[in-house]
Amino acid sequence: MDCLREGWFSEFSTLWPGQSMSLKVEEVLFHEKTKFQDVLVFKSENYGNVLILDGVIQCTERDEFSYQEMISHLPLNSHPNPKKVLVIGGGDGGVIREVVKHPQVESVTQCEIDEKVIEVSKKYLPFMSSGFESPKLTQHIGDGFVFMKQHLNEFDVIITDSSDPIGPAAALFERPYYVLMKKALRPDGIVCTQGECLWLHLELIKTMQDFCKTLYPVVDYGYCTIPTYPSGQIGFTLCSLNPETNFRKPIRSWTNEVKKTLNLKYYNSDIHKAAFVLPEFARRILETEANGENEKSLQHNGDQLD
Ligand code: SPM
Repeated sequence: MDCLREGWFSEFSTLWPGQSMSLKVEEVLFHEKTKFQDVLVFKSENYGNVLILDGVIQCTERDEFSYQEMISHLPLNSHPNPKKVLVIGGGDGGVIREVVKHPQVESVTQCEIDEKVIEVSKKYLPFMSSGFESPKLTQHIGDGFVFMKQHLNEFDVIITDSSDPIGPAAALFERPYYVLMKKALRPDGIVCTQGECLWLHLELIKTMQDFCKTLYPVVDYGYCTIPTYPSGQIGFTLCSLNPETNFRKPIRSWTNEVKKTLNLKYYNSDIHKAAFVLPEFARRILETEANGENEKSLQHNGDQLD
């Protein structure tokens, strides 16, 4: 379906059938098909510049901070000493911008499959890509699976900032990927991944929580609100190798002064705690233990990596 029509962009996907977010377009700034996906950047009337991959909104300058701050600071403020961080995806740079703010973080490695996303973000999304200037950052262009297989037992925190489970990112929502991340973590390491929307993908979220629980002693789901993602909400799958981790209680909280110097616009300790309070329809499903039969079917291919 044509997503640009009569001066509007509309987001259609089988992942959110029968609904569509539309933004008024002032100017198309970039549009090209790469080896991996269709990359579009346009200037919108009310949301600043917008990055679209395969017809799906990845970020807008107006509301990106909500997602980027939460996918970064929820895991980092749940780890006592997050020195070495790996970011898979995140080509727009917003997650890197947040991760390098942490004084404890000594190095960040980014593994992004599509170099073009980094290139257009540098040009059209300068506030997001500002983190690319950090001396803490090493960038690698390639496949996250291949990269992690070559970097076992290395990272304190792994953040996966991916698009949705269709196309190049589909495998990032499956068990073998979580097995591999587990191997790439140091002892007591934490992972945080784009975890989809309660209103649209509760079944997928439940499946993911259940297989993650067979791999990691602590697993949780937190979320944030964001107007330009479908249904206005997106969540994060969080897993820890340390059985003492409690994602619902941040390990460190920043004073108002520090928050100002870190330029935080969404994240604070209260919203960290609140991110895990689920509406009843979701709590009922996600807090139900998987039964024995499910458990067995959750442990399948990829187990040789356990
Ligand atoms: N750094 C921002 C990249 C965004 N990554 C997540 C994009 C998700 C887009 N679709 C949301 C669908 C929610 N069900």
